[in-house]
Amino acid sequence: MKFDDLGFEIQDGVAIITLNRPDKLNSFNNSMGSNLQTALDHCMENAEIRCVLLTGSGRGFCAGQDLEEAVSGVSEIEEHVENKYNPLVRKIRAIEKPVIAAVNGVAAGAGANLAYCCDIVLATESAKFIQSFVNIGLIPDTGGTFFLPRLVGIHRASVMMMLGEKVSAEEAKDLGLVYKVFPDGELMNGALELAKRMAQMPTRGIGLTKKALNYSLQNTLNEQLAVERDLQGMAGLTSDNAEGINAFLEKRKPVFKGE
Ligand code: T3D
Repeated sequence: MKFDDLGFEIQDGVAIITLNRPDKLNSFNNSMGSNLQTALDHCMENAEIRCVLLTGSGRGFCAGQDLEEAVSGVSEIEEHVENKYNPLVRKIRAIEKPVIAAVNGVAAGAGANLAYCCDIVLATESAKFIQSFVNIGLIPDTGGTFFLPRLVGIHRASVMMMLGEKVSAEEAKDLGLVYKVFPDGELMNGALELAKRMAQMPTRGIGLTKKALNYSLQNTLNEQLAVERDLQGMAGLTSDNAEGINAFLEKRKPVFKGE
């Protein structure tokens, strides 16, 4: 899979996707947006891939919409959000494999919200997160108004979205938006180590866990207990479940196949 504006490679079960428009801080033009959708579809379908790592090239992660290609007007902008950004969020949440964002620099607008909808967010020390939509008179999209209040609470989300101030990587970690912060220059090694470890884990079980978490965002307790019952039934049929139990009883390390 080859694109001009998107790196795609597979290493030890990890698909590494690199947003690659460094001169524009990897902001989304139409081509990069549509190529990212194609790459995510491939990650969904290819059983060899057991973890996805999303990062950016150069000094930015992603500066959101390419403002030179920005659209305006009700129908155009709605169409743009529906066909360009919404599918990215839906695909990342639907991939039944872990998706890790390695935020290597500034993440602004749709770029920040793209990171927040991933399963795990890692960041380099100098990264900044900005809900920059307000600075150009827009509202947060790319799932931001769904994930951010759930992650940090409605008041903090309001501050971030209404003021559009920069949030540092350490502050984002304190807020629960980032799992780990790495010293500059060490992010990719750390991110790859984690991604490769996760690619050896019980992928099917992790995928079903992600499905349960997706449901939990909208379900009542009773509905969620039913989801856990059903998905646990499916997890209990996986060969990785049998392998995990056998390895425990035989006092050896399990070898998971992701099935
Ligand atoms: O239209 C729709 O579909 C609606 C959907 C909207 C989704 C959105 O994401 S809206 C939000 C769009 N993004 C922004 O408003 C962020 C704009 N960028 C910035 O505010 C700043 O660039 C940053 C705070 C992110 C970083 O600042 P700094 O000082 O580190 O870098 P810089 O000098 O501003 O940018 C470096 C270059 O990248 C520069 O190009 P140049 O002058 O060297 O040729 C700059 O123009 C370019 N760049 C940065 N962000 C964008 C961009 N070019 C196009 N679009 C961008 N978003």
